[in-house]
Amino acid sequence: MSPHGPPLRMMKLYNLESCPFCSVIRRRLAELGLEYEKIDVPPAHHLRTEVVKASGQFLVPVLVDGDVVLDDEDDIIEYLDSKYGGK
Ligand SMILES: N[C@@H](CCC(=O)N[C@@H](CS)C(=O)NCC(=O)O)C(=O)O
Repeated sequence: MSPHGPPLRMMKLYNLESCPFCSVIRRRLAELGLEYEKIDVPPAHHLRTEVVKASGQFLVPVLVDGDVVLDDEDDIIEYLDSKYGGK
């Protein structure tokens, strides 16, 4: 962490450990060496109020990077690769 504290705009990943799509995203974030805040959501849809608030739907993974909100695994991978130096 910088001496000035955490970055103002840390990426957020709404995540479910058992979700295979989320696992792909976690792996890619690690491969790219990116720091992010992992928000573990409840398995039950109707309890995922934070996900709905962030993205307007309840599926995970959801990646929030500043103004960018993505709720599809393929879109997230493509975004991370193009913005953060993947292949
Ligand atoms: N199209 C989405 C699919 C995501 C998806 O189906 N996620 C599952 C978890 S693996 C989910 O949240 N399903 C609702 C549920 O079963 O609670 C993606 O590729 O990211």
